[in-house]
Amino acid sequence: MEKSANTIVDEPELDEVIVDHEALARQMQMFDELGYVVIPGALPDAQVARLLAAIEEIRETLERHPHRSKVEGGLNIRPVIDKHPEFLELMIAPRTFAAVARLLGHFNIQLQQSNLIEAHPSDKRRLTGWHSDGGIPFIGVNGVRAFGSLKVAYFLRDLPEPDMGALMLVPGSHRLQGPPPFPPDSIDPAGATQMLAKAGDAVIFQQGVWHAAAPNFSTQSRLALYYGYSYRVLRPVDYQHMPDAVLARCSLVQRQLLGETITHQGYYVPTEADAPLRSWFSAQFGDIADRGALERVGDVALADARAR
Ligand SMILES: O=C(O)CCC(=O)C(=O)O
Repeated sequence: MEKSANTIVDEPELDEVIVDHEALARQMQMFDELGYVVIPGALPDAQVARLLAAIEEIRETLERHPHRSKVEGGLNIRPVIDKHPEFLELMIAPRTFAAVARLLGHFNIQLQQSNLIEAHPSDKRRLTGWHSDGGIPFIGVNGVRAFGSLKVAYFLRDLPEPDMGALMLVPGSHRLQGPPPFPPDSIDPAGATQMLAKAGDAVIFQQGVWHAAAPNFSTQSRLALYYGYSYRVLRPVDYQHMPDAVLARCSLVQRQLLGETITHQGYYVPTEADAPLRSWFSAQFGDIADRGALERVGDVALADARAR
């Protein structure tokens, strides 16, 4: 694997991003066919340890709070990105960010949501039932959810066996019209798979894939982080405006990902200043994103005619 060479903007986070074009080609194919890819060892052990320590800091702060309420399933914090510098850093993670950008296929992207979800052991219920993502209204093409966002799930503890709270998904279900079929008396749809993982592994899945949390019959809490990315023409899910104090700590590209624009139509027709990720993206992947540029065929034809 090679580190990216041609970073144009001065973005220390982007200099760390690993761009392995062969691996990305395989990931694109799997993402298209099955709707997800697995990135083993996405987070080094030391980073997992720092994230776990950050979570315990947050837990202590919440437990000291006079208005705390007991949450039965465990911590559920969204957005989490603004709660600790460790979570902010994870927004451009060296081993997942190239896949995020390449699978979305564009530089005009944002962090749409960030969620810490703890699943305490329970013999009664699973924490999250079966669903696909993408909000209301369902934006579909012929009844199939249109692609506009993906999530990176990071697992912070080993999940070596079924029923420890792992992410479940139905491979290929992003291509279905409607939900996958449930066999009689089954609580899981046909083809449902538990994504067993080691601490630090990541799964990237697209919004149309049906997914749920497995039950957690183990004796340890499942801790996972879900970072959602999408095109900036869509709204963020769990923030309206990132606090200025958070943006002030961010690089230009981090600020793009957190919603900063410079010009009036910066989300819709971004200039270089609105989308500083562009130069890095083009240096890595060429001009694939330009296929989405707005055409001005009429204007050009008129100008050509006048010039003649
Ligand atoms: O808790 C889980 O693992 C499921 C998360 C989930 O369904 C989601 O982020 O949409």
